Amino acid sequence: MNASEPVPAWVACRRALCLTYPPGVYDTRRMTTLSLAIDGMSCNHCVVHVRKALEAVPGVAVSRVEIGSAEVAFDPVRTSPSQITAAVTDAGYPARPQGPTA
Ligand SMILES: [Cu+2]
Repeated sequence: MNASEPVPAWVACRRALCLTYPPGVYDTRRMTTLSLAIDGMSCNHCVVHVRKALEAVPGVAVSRVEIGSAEVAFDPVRTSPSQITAAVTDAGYPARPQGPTA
């Protein structure tokens, strides 16, 4: 990781990165995408809960949360698909990874 490299704007402006981490902490080239299938979500209240659970995981930048699914970018040095999945499950919404990063 080289903290002096500029962070691309599309990453720097993601809420999870802007509010939780100082700029330049990530090597954005190693950010990896994870898609989750999530059970038990039924309204926007659930969407907010799942988003907060994801944003609380160090190294995660939330890309998209909707009823039944979510997509995040994560730093594989800081966290893992199983940790991210567990964070959502622990928040009350059983989750499982989907796609090639599972
Ligand atoms: Cu709800």
